[in-house]
Amino acid sequence: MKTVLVLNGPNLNLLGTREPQVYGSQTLADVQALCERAAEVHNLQLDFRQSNHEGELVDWIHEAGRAQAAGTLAGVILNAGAYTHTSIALHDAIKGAGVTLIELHISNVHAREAFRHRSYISPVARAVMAGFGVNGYVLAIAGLAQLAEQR
Ligand code: CA2
Repeated sequence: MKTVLVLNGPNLNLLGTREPQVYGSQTLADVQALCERAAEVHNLQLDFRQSNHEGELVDWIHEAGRAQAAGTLAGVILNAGAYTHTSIALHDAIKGAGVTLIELHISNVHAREAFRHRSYISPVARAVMAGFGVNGYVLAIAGLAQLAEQR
């Protein structure tokens, strides 16, 4: 059974505590439970992580590249939070690791402030998902499972 790695970036540990009109009222633990169920449906093992530290996210993407090359990982779903709009380090890590990665946003970043319209992740992502709320994680796992079957 392959693994799907779900990575969450800065401040996503605060999900469900503020801005429910933008991000909904479910917590990150609720999102993890949604992902557990979705992974099970698609016969995948879930590895679900969150970090507020850019370098730790970089390390995890490198680890994912090695795991995908070894045949144990289906790919990565990344909600890089605000690092989406700033991080050349994450861009380079994804490119260097050669990992199949879906960029995910809970909100529709293109309908928000202009500074959220730029993504350093999109050019190196296999697919992009935004605006489906936390259900986007479930949809992204389904999409990644389909991509992994095609490989
Ligand atoms: O829509 C998304 O998923 C974002 O990646 C979330 C990031 C934001 O910077 C991106 O532009 C879009 C913010 C994550 C922080 O979420 C919080 C949730 C509740 C309370 C405080 C922060």
